[in-house]
Amino acid sequence: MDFDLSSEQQLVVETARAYAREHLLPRARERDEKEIFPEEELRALGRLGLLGVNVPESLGGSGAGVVAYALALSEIAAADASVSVAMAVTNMVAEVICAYGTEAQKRRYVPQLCSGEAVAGAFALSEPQAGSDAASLRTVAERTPNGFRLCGTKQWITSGDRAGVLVVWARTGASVGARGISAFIVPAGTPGLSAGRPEDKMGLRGSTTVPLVLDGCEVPDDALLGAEGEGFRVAMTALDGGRIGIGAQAVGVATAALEAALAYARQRRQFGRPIAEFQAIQNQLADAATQREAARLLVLRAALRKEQGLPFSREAAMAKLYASEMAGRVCDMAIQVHGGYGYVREFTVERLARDARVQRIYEGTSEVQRLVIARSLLKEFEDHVP
Ligand code: COS
Repeated sequence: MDFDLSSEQQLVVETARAYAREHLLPRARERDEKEIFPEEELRALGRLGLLGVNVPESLGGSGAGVVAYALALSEIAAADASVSVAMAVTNMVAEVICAYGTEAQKRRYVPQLCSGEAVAGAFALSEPQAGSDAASLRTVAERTPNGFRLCGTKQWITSGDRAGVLVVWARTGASVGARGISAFIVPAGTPGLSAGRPEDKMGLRGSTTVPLVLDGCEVPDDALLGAEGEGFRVAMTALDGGRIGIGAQAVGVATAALEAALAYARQRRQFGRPIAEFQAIQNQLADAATQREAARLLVLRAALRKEQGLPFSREAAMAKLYASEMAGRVCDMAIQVHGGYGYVREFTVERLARDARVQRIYEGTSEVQRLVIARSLLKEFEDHVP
């Protein structure tokens, strides 16, 4: 694996780091406390080219690839994970339209996602009864003379009430399970589409997570994204890429927690010296740094494979699984190093720990990642055994 970043990749990462430190970090706590959606910040990310990092320049993206995307997302997440989740989903929606859209769909929707004009993208797959078992979704898309009428309810939709462009999955065929699911591009404001009350979440309180109601929401024929009945595959390939994003987000949050713990350990004195001089503290810092580095490498490997056009589903699942579990451990360590101060809102590690928790749940739970990895291992074994 080549670790030398090109000047273009470096520019993207440095741009993200500078914006994160100068503009996101100072108000991250306020956004968390007051549940302020980062609309202006997302528009700024768009202007900086960070909402379509892996999207071709011809469609308004930065064309800088998946490695640059993952590194940039980690930088944003280290400052404010709430902003990074909206950034991740917007990049994912722009990419899925690039991958499966017609020329007209790409030209209509991708530039407004990349520029920030659409504020955010939303990915509406999950439903109240269809989470890990995504193929059991019940939203239906009935044929009309000019298109489709969507009816159903979506759940846990990041930025669902703020996004200018949504991709919505619904059943177009009679068959059950993964077959007969199709994807649709639904612009915000389409009659029949409405968002419910935002969830009162434990973390990521600066991002919104809402249910969506599709009540006879009519879309034209050309809203169909990809072939009819192929929607499940569209969702799964998008989620493979999305998992690299969440892995990168976890690395960013863990990096912030580790840095906070290092700073605190150097400054906090007990028994007549800084607690950083005690091996009990050093061991925790060393383990956290090692695991953070391992996660970073897994994320970069998955990103590089995607960038090179190689299969990366298993690698993305491994990266997301390991990085999200690692972030939980590292945030917990950072609280422990802070002692009682780590348990109060005044110190950043409290927010980081809350923000990290959902990384083991969304974009596929840890249990789903293990299922994806194990199925891939077993298939490979089967293919190689005569
Ligand atoms: N890439 C391309 N195609 C894929 C794929 C992938 N990563 N994963 C599955 N598919 C295809 C399969 O090849 C299969 O197609 P065929 O029937 O043509 O062979 C079809 O999709 C069904 O696959 P499978 O049988 O594996 O589906 P399952 O119902 O068993 O579901 C899991 C698989 C559990 C992995 C899937 O439902 C999942 O990812 N769930 C979590 C959903 C999630 O992450 N939600 C978060 C949403 S965003 S908050």
